[in-house]
Amino acid sequence: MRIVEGKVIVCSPGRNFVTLKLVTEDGLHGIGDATLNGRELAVASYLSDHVIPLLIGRDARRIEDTWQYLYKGAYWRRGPVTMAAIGAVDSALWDICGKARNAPLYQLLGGASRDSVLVYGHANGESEDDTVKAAAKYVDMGYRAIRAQSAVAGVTHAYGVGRGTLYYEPAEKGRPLECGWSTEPYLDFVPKLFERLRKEFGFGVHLLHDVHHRLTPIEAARLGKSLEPYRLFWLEDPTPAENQAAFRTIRHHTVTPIAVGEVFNTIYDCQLLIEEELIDYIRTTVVHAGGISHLRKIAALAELHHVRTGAHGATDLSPVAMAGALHFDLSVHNFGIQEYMRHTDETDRVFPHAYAFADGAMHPGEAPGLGVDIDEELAAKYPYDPAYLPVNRKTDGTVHSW
Ligand code: KDG
Ligand code: MG
Repeated sequence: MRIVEGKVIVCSPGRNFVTLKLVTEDGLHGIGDATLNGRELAVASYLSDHVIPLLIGRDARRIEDTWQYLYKGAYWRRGPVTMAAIGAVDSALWDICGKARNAPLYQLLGGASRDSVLVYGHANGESEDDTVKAAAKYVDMGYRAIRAQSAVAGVTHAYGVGRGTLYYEPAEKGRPLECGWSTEPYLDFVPKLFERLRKEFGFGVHLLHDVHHRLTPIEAARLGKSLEPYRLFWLEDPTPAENQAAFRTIRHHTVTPIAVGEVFNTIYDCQLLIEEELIDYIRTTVVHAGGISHLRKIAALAELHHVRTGAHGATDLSPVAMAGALHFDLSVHNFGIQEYMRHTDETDRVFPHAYAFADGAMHPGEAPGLGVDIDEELAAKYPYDPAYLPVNRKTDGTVHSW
């Protein structure tokens, strides 16, 4: 089953997506998401200029061998561009293999470990009241887990509060938006927000919060401790994780569960975090961490250490990544939760898919392979539209993590 053609499709149905399509001599095709928000064309070029020429003539069934060939063969290992490209190839090959066997991908990954996949949605607002209203909307839609973010007085652009309540998209056209940050008002505000949310919704709904890498370890430890009465499902990205050992401080001080990993590319980025049991959920994705093959290795290591999966699923991960995530989530034993930030209707039309949401959970569907495709004719109507994620500065102008 030789690969005879490969192409990269860059489109912008509401936001930018990079999709790899591989075609075999039997006429089967598979797709993979290669979107790296704000740096899209780097991955598109890596694939078109350096990877696709190497794939032509290779056997599409040799998924692990191709992964190792691209990873070890490049000499230059890891990094978001390389790993997003390898991830896209890996997903496309799994898609082809599922189609060749006429089976949904999860059946090739060991079958379903559960009936469906618990997901969480995003409630965000310009104030505590707005966030409560947004959370109520998610409860009405059937969600059983909700991430809550709110604007904070004294902080110019708190993370997670953007245009619209259902389709938050932080990437902006033109030069990056500059946000302002102040830790003290944030640390005072967040426990009040969750006290209010528990008052309104009780303890029957899971609540999550994303710090988005903005605190030092000791500040994060303080926040985790102050949130303990509200029993969060998780506190995400409490501190930047380039220094994995920094999470020891947080763990030492709080029992609030910790999630991290949406920006990680390989198992090495979370090795210490997992082996020392410093986190509870690992958020690596099929798109940014080397595809389904590599994600399964991360999950296997995590399983040894009571760490569960909680894959990133923001709107900059295309429906192709969402489908891959759902097959993975359904199959691995130590699944925890899946982020599901809804795509816009125009995005959904460009990427017709078999996955569906019901009662706060999702299922990848029974279509062969990933169960998602790209309508290339429609995609061509939405040309690439450069956009950047914001940058963040403290009130004195110092650049801070966004
Ligand atoms: O591209 C960056 C977004 O995907 C990220 O800001 C979203 O943190 C995020 C999340 O948890 O969904
Ligand atoms: Mg996040």
